[in-house]
Amino acid sequence: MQMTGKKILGGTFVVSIMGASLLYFYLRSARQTQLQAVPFSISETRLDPQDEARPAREGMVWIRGGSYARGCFNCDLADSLPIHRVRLTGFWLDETPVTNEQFTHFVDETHYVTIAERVPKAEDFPDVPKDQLVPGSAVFVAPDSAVPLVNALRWWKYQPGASWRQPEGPGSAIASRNDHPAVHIAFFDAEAYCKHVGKRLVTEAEFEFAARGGLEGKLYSWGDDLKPGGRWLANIWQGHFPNYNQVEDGYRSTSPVKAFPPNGYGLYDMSGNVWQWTSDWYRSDYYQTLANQTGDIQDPKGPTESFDPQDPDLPKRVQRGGSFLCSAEYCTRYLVASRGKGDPGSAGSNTGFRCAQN
Ligand SMILES: [Ca+2]
Repeated sequence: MQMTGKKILGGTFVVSIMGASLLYFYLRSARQTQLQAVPFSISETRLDPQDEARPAREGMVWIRGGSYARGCFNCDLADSLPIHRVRLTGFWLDETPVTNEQFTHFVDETHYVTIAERVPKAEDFPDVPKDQLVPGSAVFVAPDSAVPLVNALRWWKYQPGASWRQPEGPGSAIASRNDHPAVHIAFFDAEAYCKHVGKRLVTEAEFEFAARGGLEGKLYSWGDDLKPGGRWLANIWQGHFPNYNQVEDGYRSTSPVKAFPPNGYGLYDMSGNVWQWTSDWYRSDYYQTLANQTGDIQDPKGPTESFDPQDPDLPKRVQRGGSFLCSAEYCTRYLVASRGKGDPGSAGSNTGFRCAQN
């Protein structure tokens, strides 16, 4: 997500990609990175001919194995470069993010308590007064007027009582949002859900391959035009972030998971709506470590440990897709190759997930 609940609670705001850091990160990236020359010709995504469609599984899409060029074409996001070629074994992927209805079934069956619903441990927050150690999560609250995009605390607040059940805190509910993605889902919550239903979290390489929907070298999961024919194809932010949301796409916050058209593989919300956890650790230089390998990189599962130079003391997992808070002037993580990152033990009002299966 952008700002993690833990960070707000602990009062130790450190840049974290979906939040205040984004503009900074983007500008810094733009300074430091030259547009990457693609070391090979861009072609269609190559699907393995022997990997045929499978019998249907409810709510999932079979993603045929194949290879693709991973990385950010015609953009300058440093951690999404250099472009390199990846080969993947076929896999199943949920056609949408996990919805409130699906998460309700999971909790009914397991009585699982999400991290946002648990009392934070005093040892994890030694500087926080005990009376402030209450369950909650990070909620986006639009400021009344324009603010500098350098301090995410101007639009993120730690909201006691906020969780997937009541995304804006006490008084809010999901009754009218059964088909919206479950939010305030930490990595560990997502992992527990996927395991319970016999699935697993998607790898970062799988997410991008699937998000591209068979299109190679494109900026978005539907092509190179952000708004083809004047139509928004993802739930993102229009207007001046974070104080003025024009809601041109119809949604101020989350949207039903099938509100926007699917991509070429029949997958919904691979861009926008909510950030989605992947199983990979985040390293800003991970793609650079792959740059000198010859041939396709087979089924990469990410680095063995995390390192984010903007936040070196906090291990992070990769998130993908961007959210309803991403705009052209802020975040831009709906770009199909762009990478997000988050503290696996924390979440926010725009953090969700989907599962994969072998
Ligand atoms: Ca929107």
